[in-house]
Amino acid sequence: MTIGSPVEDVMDGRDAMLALGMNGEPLPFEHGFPVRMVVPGLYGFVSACKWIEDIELTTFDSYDPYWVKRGWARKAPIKTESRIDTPKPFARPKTGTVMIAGVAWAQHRGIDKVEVRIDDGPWQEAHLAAEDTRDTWRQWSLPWQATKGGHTLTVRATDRTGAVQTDRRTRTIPDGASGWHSVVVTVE
Ligand SMILES: Nc1nc2c(c(=O)[nH]1)N[C@H]1C(S)=C(S)[C@@H](COP(=O)(O)O)O[C@H]1N2
Ligand SMILES: [Mo]
Repeated sequence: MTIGSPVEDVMDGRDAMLALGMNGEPLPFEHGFPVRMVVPGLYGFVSACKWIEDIELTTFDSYDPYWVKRGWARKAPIKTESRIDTPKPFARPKTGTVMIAGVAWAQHRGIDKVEVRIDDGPWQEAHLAAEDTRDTWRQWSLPWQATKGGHTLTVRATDRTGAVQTDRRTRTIPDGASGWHSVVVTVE
């Protein structure tokens, strides 16, 4: 396994690390014992090499790491994304106040806004929980006065650069999935 990370991201002062331990203990083998990389803001396949034996300083032009040879992107910053964790897909909540909630992330940019849409209604701004750092997931919630029948709940996030999460759906290959997360529920 070889994984390539942009030097400018790793060295720009963010909490990029070579991790030797986790939760006060040596790294568990499945997470990369004896040492692995962790870089906030980059997907694992371009940053999180486990079981490291050596590190080489080279260029993207002169070397293709494992996943690049298989059609994945050379560079893959984490996309601005959000998801609905509750209610669950196909849940059957009762009419009245239903709390819609989930997480949003845009590592190393930070989340500034999360909006939720019921069916084709207007976007409503959700409440954001306190931000730990701009590299951590941000919880959000929105109380909804649920009315009887089937409804589609959709979420989108805006990061601190002002970029709104794209509605363009892509698969994980080549550089991470995108699109808006929706959940269909039936209110009884
Ligand atoms: N040596 C090695 N490191 C690797 C991988 C791998 O296959 N081999 N997979 C990467 C990917 S794609 C991810 S998402 C993370 C997952 O590991 P974690 O669950 O411990 O974070 O490891 C990364 N590091
Ligand atoms: Mo991954």
